[in-house]
Amino acid sequence: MTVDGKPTLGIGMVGYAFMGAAHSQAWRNAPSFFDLPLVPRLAALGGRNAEAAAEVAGKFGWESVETDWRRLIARDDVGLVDICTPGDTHAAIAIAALEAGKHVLCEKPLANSVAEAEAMAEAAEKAARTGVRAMVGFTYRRVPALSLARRLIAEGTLGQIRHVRAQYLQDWISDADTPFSWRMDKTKAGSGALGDIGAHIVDLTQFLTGERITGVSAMLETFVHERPVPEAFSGLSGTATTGAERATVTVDDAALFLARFSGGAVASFEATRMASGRKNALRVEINGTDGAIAFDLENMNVLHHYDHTEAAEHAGYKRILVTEAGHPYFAAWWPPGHLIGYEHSFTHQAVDLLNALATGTDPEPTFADGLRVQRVLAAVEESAAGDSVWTPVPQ
Ligand code: SOE
Repeated sequence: MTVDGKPTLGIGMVGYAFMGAAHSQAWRNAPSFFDLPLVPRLAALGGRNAEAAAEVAGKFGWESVETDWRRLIARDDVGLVDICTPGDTHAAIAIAALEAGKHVLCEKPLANSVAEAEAMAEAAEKAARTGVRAMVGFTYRRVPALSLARRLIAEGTLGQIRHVRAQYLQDWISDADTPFSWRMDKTKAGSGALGDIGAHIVDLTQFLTGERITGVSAMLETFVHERPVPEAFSGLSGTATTGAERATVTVDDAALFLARFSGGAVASFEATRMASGRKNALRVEINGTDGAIAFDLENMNVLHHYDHTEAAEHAGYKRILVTEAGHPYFAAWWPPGHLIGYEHSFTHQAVDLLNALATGTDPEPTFADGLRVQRVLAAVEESAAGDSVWTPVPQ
């Protein structure tokens, strides 16, 4: 099938909540704003509840619905499987899709355990030998200001990196009566703030510096141990049954750790969903011998850069509004100064993936990158369980 003379790629997306909505708009918008070698077709939406899935499919423009992900993978018109489900199902769906010769985009964190992530990375490596590709959805790499930061660091602008400071602060579960959800259930989510948002800053800092985290010393904390179960809640697995009034929280509310990077930098990380007043503050500051960068997702079109090689008398942090045509991704959007938002990084993710598929290259972040993050998350949990003992990350 072709559209405007270009080949199409049928997408089958499993899951349709927060991430499903973000991915749907990305698949729809990508060909409208970017000149793509492959045009995505929203072929099938997968969800167990046929009625609810059909409603969402209509809203977001999916052509059909499948209630079993195995049937979705088996469809001839699906060439790429997009996994937007909780972590406990990532490994089974991704491995089955890759074995069936379908490309895969999988939401982060890659899996709920290192063992699952290893199996997924192995399946991806095997599939790549036959031209089938896999990518994990660490979308913040594709915020233009952060892509620019990566460019500056890779060009050596900051010199030798000494400090990495990363935080991901939200407050949506600060209240003890915020209802229980799958994100508080270890069997579904793998971990709490650590995997949900901490995974982003682990991937992002490794991406920005081009270095790896080699060891950690960590603390995890759960402040609220039980939460009310919402009436219509049906997503529990093991920790409570539907109809129960309260469910036990089995994940961390906050994760803090110190780390070392392979190039010698020292680092601090903080991920919490209880930082009252902070809504989605992913902040990174990196200091090197020749300068620094600072970024806050709550002001996502701006990158701060400090040039330490300038004369002290007029040196100072410079505010770069990352909206110029020469900035990453921006030429496809608006005139300078016309800001973009959270959802655009998902469109950039779809664009980069489609370009990689068309040129037969491995899209990044790869499943191997996802596995590297998973190993850091596991080391954090191990360290925290052992009174913050220094824990090396297997490389
Ligand atoms: C998706 O990338 C995601 O990590 C969500 O799962 C988090 O809950 C969100 O707050 C940040 O983005």
